[in-house]
Amino acid sequence: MKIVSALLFFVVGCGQEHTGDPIVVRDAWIREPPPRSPAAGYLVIENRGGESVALVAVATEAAERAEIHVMEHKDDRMTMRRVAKLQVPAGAEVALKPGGTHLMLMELRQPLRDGDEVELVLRFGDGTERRVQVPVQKKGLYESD
Ligand SMILES: [Cu+2]
Repeated sequence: MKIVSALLFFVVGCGQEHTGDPIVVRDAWIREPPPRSPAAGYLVIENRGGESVALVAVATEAAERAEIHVMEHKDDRMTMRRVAKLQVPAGAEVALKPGGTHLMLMELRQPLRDGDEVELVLRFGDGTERRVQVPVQKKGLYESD
């Protein structure tokens, strides 16, 4: 019996080790901005875990600060509004994409051009961080990929 329980323990422990990162960030890109303008960034956050997580901060060497913006209908026009966090429910994914929620890199430290790569550090409500290398791409205003 001792061997069996040892085996069980091994299998369970092994399974937990291989579960992987419950937060997956993918398909990230930054639109090449017009001169002297902030740059918009897009990505998909996938939450494979059993608990809701929130993106609470974004940092990058490329800009003075990075904000989370949502689009809002106001007086018949779409405007951007900064939000403090972005919730990703358990088992769901949230896509930041053109025309919707996006990241905004404010006060760029140098011009961003097509082909450049920017590192973004995404901080989540559970205190963990994910680093993503994000390509800068030149695309039309409503082109999404
Ligand atoms: Cu914005």
